[in-house]
Amino acid sequence: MSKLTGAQILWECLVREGVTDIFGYPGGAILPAYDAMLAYPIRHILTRHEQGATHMADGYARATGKVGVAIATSGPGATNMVTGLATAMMDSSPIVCITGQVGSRLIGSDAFQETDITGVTLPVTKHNYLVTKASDVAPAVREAFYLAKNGRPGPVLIDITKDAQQSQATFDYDAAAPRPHGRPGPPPQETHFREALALINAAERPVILAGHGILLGNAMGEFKAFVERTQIPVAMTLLGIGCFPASHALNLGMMGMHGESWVNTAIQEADLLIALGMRFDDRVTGTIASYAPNAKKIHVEIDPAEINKNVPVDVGIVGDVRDVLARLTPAVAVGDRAAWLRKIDELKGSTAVRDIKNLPDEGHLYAAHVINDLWRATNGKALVVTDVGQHQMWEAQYYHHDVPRTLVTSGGLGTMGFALPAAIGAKIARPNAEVWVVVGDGGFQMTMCELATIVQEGIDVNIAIINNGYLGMVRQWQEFFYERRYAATPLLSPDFVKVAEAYGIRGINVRKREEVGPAVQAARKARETVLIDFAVEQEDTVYPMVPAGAALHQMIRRPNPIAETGADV
Ligand SMILES: Cc1ncc(C[n+]2csc(CCOP(=O)(O)OP(=O)(O)O)c2C)c(N)n1
Repeated sequence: MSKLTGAQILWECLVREGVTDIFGYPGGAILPAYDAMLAYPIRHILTRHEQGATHMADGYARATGKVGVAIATSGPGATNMVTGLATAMMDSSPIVCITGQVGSRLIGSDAFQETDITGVTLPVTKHNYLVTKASDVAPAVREAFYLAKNGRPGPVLIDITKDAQQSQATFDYDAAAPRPHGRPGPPPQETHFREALALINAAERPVILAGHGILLGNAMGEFKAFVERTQIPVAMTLLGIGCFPASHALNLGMMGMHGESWVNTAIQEADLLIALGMRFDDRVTGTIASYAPNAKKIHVEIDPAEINKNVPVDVGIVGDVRDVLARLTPAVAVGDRAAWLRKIDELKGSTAVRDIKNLPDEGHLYAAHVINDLWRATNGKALVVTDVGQHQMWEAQYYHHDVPRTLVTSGGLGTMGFALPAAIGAKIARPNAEVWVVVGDGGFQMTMCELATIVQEGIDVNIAIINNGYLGMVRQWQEFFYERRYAATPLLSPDFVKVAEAYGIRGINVRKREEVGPAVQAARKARETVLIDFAVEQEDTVYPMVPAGAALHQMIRRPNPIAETGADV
């Protein structure tokens, strides 16, 4: 058995886990690991901020389903990772973050750049480790990868002291295999399946709530088979988008705070909800007391803690959504929901938000137009990475994703600054994909330092800044709920085109509608990153909107004559 340093063992294990790319930023406490890295077939992407490294690892994971890896030094390097860990935790994204720690004898002495990062990150990681001996490196790394990707995926942090990286230990990869974890859960019970089947077969107005778990569990095929056999219409969560083609006749669209009105109304009028790999987040339920009052509820979830957490259900099935669907589909009756589908069609009427003709079109440049044009230009096939805010909701409404894993966005934590670095990670993971960043002028300024990473690493992602001169989503809340008192939301920005040019990136200004198409085409043709600054309407609003604390069907609708014919203003 060979003796290796802890640093070498780290890379030996990462390479065996199939890691080829790692996002990071060096510093004293992690230098032994960086020095050892040079001998291994690993591409290191030097970021400009450790937060960027974590979002890149996260984008990498979301674009592929593989574990993304980030690395940083102790103290400020590690604390800069906290937002990325929390983002990955809330959206169940499998990443492994490695941090250096001060020497084990210095722990607790307030040594230079010492932070108790396992303490800090305990609530925002699925699991974390403080490794103080070289012999503990391999078991920690192997178990971290196992935990990150198995069960409900999530982020794991491994903090390794400097002396553990420098000292030697026997490297025995096989002996470091993770032990079977926890108690194997009870297999989903026969009675639960029977109850679920009875509810589905009897339902006249069922709706499926399709969540991120379908993508995480690679259950797209099983899901489509289930939907087509039962003929049950599908409402998607934001993170579920892409798990079922937007163009499919049974796809209603997005539910929740900025979901289509008929989707929310259908949920409220349903007699059965079948929730698959979703967690009844408050943004999708509105107030729980009035949520789907007449519906029985079936919840299929890999994480038992989610069942009955927010919404009490009639049947909870704990299990991998793919296995559960594979078992349900052959047993369920072939459905005929024509009457219900007709009813939903009537609800839709002529007010569909996603129907671009329902937008005001007096020649002004609206964000929704930009996104709809981008959808057309890319044939709906681009991998779009959005930031957080109004543009994120418009993207979800107007870019119709037919392909799984083509929308990467921070849902649970809603992390501004996510998009640019996550897109870099997604592009590294899928070099042949056409990647677009759709980002607000606020969020872009949070992580735009990563433009330098793009240039240094020769990365080709296109950037669409939806520039409305405001922290738009917050301004929208102020417009509706604070009588338009715009406290701290008007936003000064630099000339983004000049910023791009300062980094050596081509920038294009778009001020008019007719300039959108040519700019998008120019960006698509270029074999390198192009940044487009779209100066859109400043006080535009995302409709519909369920105010926080309201029932799901109590939506604020676009105040125009067409939309006001909707039943549920
Ligand atoms: C890190 C972080 N800070 C604050 C917020 C609160 N927040 C949510 S949306 C938003 C405004 C985003 O503005 P911008 O990036 O310009 O996008 P827009 O809404 O205008 O499309 C803010 C401040 C957040 N989500 N994340």
